[in-house]
Amino acid sequence: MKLFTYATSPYARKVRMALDYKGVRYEPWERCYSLDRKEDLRCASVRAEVPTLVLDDGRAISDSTIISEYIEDVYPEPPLYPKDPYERARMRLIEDLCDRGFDAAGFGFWLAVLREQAPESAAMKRAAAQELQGLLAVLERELGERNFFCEEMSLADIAAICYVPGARTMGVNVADFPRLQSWVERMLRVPVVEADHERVKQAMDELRSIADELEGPDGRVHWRDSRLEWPVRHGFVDFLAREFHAGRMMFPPDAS
Ligand SMILES: N[C@@H](CCC(=O)N[C@@H](CS)C(=O)NCC(=O)O)C(=O)O
Repeated sequence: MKLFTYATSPYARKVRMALDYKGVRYEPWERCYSLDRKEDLRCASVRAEVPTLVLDDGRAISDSTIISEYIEDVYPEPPLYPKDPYERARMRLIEDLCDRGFDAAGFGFWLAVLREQAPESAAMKRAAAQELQGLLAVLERELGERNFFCEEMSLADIAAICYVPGARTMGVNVADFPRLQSWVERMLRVPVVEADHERVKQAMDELRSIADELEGPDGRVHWRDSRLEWPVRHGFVDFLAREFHAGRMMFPPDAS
């Protein structure tokens, strides 16, 4: 199997950790995102996004949640989904909170850093930090006294570890979340999480600027679903309109 991936993409990281945890072998195809419209990825994925998993017979599956479900079905051991239906649903809700809530707020924050000259920049950073504080409070409650979000380590832990450690760099007071802090330490001792952490660290060390991470070669930024909701919900509509009219927004291609 081959996996279109990218070291700092939380979605690609989630899938890679799940495959590694289950001991599934795959060949990682690192694709630089933002404007990566390379034909091979475009052919495999309607939305041209990472992660995309290409099976040995050429069939492809996109979207981190859908790929994770496929992996669990085909490689059930060790499980990453709880057996109990309610716990399974709760686990998926936590994964969704990470994929949509954390991703969008983090995206808003780093976009405000990238567009430092924009009049909304400071307010966007504040709004993102405040929202992240709230999201972390939800996770702290979900964790409760457990070692992991569910009885055993699950996809919820793998999804959350892609976001929780980064909150510190976005002005969030992580001391407010002592259980999450211990959980991060525990997670970083899990070998597949440790390996992911190393890959991210190496990719970050190679970054020259935030533009390198967020923008494609023509200065456009990848927007979609929850990332668009975020600035609208917080009233940064003028910011969004300026980005659009300046041609700085890139969307997944139309299906064909
Ligand atoms: N819902 C998708 C989101 C995937 C996604 O947004 N991937 C980004 C990287 S984080 C991407 O491939 N962007 C395409 C581009 O920037 O060209 C999932 O869960 O996999």
